Amino acid sequence: MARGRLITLEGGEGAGKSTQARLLAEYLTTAGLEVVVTREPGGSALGEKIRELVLDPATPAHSQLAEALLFSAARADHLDGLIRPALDRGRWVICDRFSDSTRVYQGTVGGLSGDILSRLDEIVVGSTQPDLTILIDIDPVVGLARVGSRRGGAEPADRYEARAPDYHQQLRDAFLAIARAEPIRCVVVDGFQSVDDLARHIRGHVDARLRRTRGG
Ligand code: T5A
Repeated sequence: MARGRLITLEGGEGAGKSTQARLLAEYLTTAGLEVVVTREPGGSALGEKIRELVLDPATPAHSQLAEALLFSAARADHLDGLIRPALDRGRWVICDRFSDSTRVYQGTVGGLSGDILSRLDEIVVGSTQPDLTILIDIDPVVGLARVGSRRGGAEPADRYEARAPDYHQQLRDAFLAIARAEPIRCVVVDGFQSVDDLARHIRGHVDARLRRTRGG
């Protein structure tokens, strides 16, 4: 059986990743593929526990290395328990955030060295690299406003959302730098479009880059 494909969605807070992951899954399912939608941190029982811990504003302060190790532990479990078995069964896996988020949040912006992150990536992800990464680029002011209005003031911002505007602009720049450096794996789409227009653009990229190569 042909191995499935791993598609990751990346970008800042409120860019529309979860919305587009769901719409892309519907499209690919209609096209006859078996699709799994998952997310990071999360996607496995342990990963979801780690998600609660890392996003909780009450979690005690810790180093970037400790944080990267927590995300890496979640990713290792997610890969072993869900992603690799699904790919081996020919399923297409759509993952809402993956290793680029670690490179950006804990690395470029968090200050952890690229060397440490590369070594972690080699140990944890190894050859299970994304076949395609869709970076949804958006002005962080717009993304955070979307997240804020979804929350409706009912819940506090998580540990990341609560940071200063400059931090979110640095995240945006860092994601764009990865996409520029790896144009074969990454495509950038404009997140400031309607949900439907964005979904159409994403489908176009997936068809052009992945489905055509399977004759699908
Ligand atoms: N993190 C994660 C790290 O630091 N290191 C790591 O290695 C990893 C994996 C995860 C946090 O963890 C950090 C990064 C993050 O800060 P999260 O809650 O999963 O936290 O945060 P996000 O991934 O940013 O998820 P969000 O739900 O906040 O954003 P999405 O998924 O990008 O956006 P979505 O689709 O939920 O949409 C947000 C709102 O906007 C509306 C939606 O209806 C929703 O209300 N919307 C649109 N409105 C107008 N136009 C559009 N095109 C819209 N698309 C969506």
